[in-house]
Amino acid sequence: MNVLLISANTERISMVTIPIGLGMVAASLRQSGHPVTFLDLLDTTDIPGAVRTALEQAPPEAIGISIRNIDDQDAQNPRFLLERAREAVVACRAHSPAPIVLGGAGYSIFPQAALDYLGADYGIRGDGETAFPALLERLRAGLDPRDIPGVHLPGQAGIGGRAETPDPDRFPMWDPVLDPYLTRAKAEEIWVPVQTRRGCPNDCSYCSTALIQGRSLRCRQPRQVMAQLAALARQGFTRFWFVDNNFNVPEAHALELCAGLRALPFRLSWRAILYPRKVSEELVRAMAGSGCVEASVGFESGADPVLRSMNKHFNAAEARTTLELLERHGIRRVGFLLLGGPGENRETVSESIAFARSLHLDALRVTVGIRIYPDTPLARRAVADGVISAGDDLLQPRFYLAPGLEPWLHEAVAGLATIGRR
Ligand code: B12
Repeated sequence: MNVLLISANTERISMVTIPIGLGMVAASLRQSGHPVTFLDLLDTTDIPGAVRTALEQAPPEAIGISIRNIDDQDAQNPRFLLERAREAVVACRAHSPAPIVLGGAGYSIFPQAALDYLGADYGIRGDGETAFPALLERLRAGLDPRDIPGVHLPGQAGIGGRAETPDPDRFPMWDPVLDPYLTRAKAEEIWVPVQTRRGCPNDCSYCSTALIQGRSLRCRQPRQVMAQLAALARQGFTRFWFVDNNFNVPEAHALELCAGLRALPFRLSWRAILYPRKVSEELVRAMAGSGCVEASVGFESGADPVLRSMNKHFNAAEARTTLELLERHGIRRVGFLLLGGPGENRETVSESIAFARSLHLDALRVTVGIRIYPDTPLARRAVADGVISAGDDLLQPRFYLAPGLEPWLHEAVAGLATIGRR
């Protein structure tokens, strides 16, 4: 079937992100024999016009739309980001009879609510590489697709599950539909995203990752990752962002990646996210020696009781050790504080602020109020505390902020996000 793939992300918050997930879906569709065309809405001001042109140029038999962001997670001034995606769906409906299939990280958190809000025909929660071609086969044969894991239909809450690609290494990590980004990456400050693993075994009380990728870790072969990086480096791209939830989990995989990066005949610069638990000096040295220039460390709090209530498997002392190791090896450190969750009070906030200051980070990002995602311990706590009602689908952003902290908390953190050397 001819498939039109649309990347519906129109945001540049913090940086331009290349839609590598949709690229992986494009590559898997090609492998299954489905020709693909691609429309990126990032720079589009006239969404209906762009969609119409794409549909006329290559009339598709199915349309896939990638939904990355739902909102900007800003409790003070939240922006809901699905209206433009909805414009795209409406334009698809107006100019094509093809079925519309949703997918992507944001979609996967809200498989039913986003499907209903956007008015599409199907959604695939989780990995797209095997589930999307499987859905297309059913549609072509006129068969019911509901038993395909991860496939959701409108108005059918509670069924559908999540799709997992058993062996991501079977599929390319990059597809030529993304090549135009490489031209931009040279000219703009774009860090090319690379994914080396899926899933996160941690179970932070507020996090949505399990809804998107599940808890079991699925690592790519470092050999395949290096082949992809080398291919991109040959085209002149040397800045990479490892988009893994935690680059250092498991550490053995991270060490193999660092060894591979070091052995490449190119000098690459890269950034990654670290979980500050049991980070060894051997790993930090290997990271620095293979081109890591920056690590994002979401220690979130400097107060151990708050860390425990977030279900973090590290304490403040362990976070400090990780950050000191990074500093010793010359890796830029971006720290994150997430304030206002259950159990937070003025003392714990002050402790966290003092902790963050004492680290002399290169940059600090402070978030006040925690975005509530469905099916998380935080959502259950928010229902118990009367912050949200049990039936709230949470698609429209809702936040948890421990009572009694406002407006003091905002004053307490004012100016804090600018501490550091940048
Ligand atoms: C790394 C990351 C970042 C990095 C990106 C770096 C870079 N160079 O790309 C940084 C830190 C910059 C960032 C910024 C932001 N991020 Co962010 N980010 C992530 C993270 C951890 C990974 C995203 C990723 O690259 N995945 C790898 C690719 C391969 O996977 P994928 O895109 O999901 O694709 C797979 C499936 O979804 C599916 N699929 C994808 N498209 C389609 C389409 C169809 C039709 C189908 C069937 C399937 C399908 O198949 C793919 C392959 O299996 C996710 C959380 C997560 N675990 O997913 C959050 C996440 C996407 N981010 C999120 C948010 C909110 C943001 C920000 C708005 C935060 C902010 N206020 O700054 C910005 C927005 C940036 C922007 N311009 O769009 C939220 C989105 C949910 C929401 N509330 O909106 C997430 C889900 C995290 C969360 N809190 O839950 N982010």
